[in-house]
Amino acid sequence: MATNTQKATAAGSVESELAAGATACEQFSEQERSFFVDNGYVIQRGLIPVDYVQQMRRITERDVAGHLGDNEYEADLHYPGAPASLESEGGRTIRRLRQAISRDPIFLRLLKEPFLLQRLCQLLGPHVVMPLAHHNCIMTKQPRFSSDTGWHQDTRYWSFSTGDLVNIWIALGPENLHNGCLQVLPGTHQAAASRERLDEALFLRTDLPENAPLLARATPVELEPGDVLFFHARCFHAATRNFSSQTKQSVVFTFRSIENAPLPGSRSAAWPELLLS
Ligand SMILES: O=C(O)CCC(=O)C(=O)O
Repeated sequence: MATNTQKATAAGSVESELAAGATACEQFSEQERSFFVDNGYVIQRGLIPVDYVQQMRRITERDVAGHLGDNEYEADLHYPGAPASLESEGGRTIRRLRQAISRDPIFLRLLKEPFLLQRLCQLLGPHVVMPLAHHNCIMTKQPRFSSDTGWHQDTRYWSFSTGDLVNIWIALGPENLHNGCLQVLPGTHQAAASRERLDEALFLRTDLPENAPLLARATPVELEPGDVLFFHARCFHAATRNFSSQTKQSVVFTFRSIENAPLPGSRSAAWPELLLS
């Protein structure tokens, strides 16, 4: 996360942007920014214009229908509820359209919009980098075959100098407890969970009494199309399968400050990255 010096620089750059014509709606308010700092997430309602949402939905529907591009299937995950194998019924249900950025120029155009980039600068400092190795996807949760994602920190399999990355989760449709919206454990971005509290796959163990107070904090993130959840990649989150009859679609990217480089030789360093600001 931004050091005090970086925050001062980011604040400085925010001020100069405001002077150069950026408007308050391109920024987090101070209250929103401190909510993120304390809780590890903040929701911005209706941030994405309808045209963008509609176009991203069309791309999602096209690529799901044609199984286009690099995809992850429900059966690849082996999560509770997922079909047992690619060959079993529903095995080739798409869970993630990977490499969203390469699917259409609209994604990069959207990420460069001041209403997103200015906010990321407020959280990460003036130079925001987007790793293409992680997230960079359209997540779909389909009605007939979907699965439960346990409580986890995204950073568990990522390798950067620090775990201070910020994710954005853009709802392309309604997200609620019925269709498997994300749930978060507020404040859990502040400390790394000790290894004994996690299972072999590094999900938070729900059977341990010492994890009960953390799990009691579970907060559903219900979203409408165009809403954006900004969340710290160390904030524990989870989601159930989709119990509705409609596919849920969300666009997800992660960002880091320029100082927080991927560790050489790691999976996080295996893909190019984009310098956005
Ligand atoms: O929609 C879900 O099941 C959660 C996905 C998720 O948390 C992740 O891929 O990191």
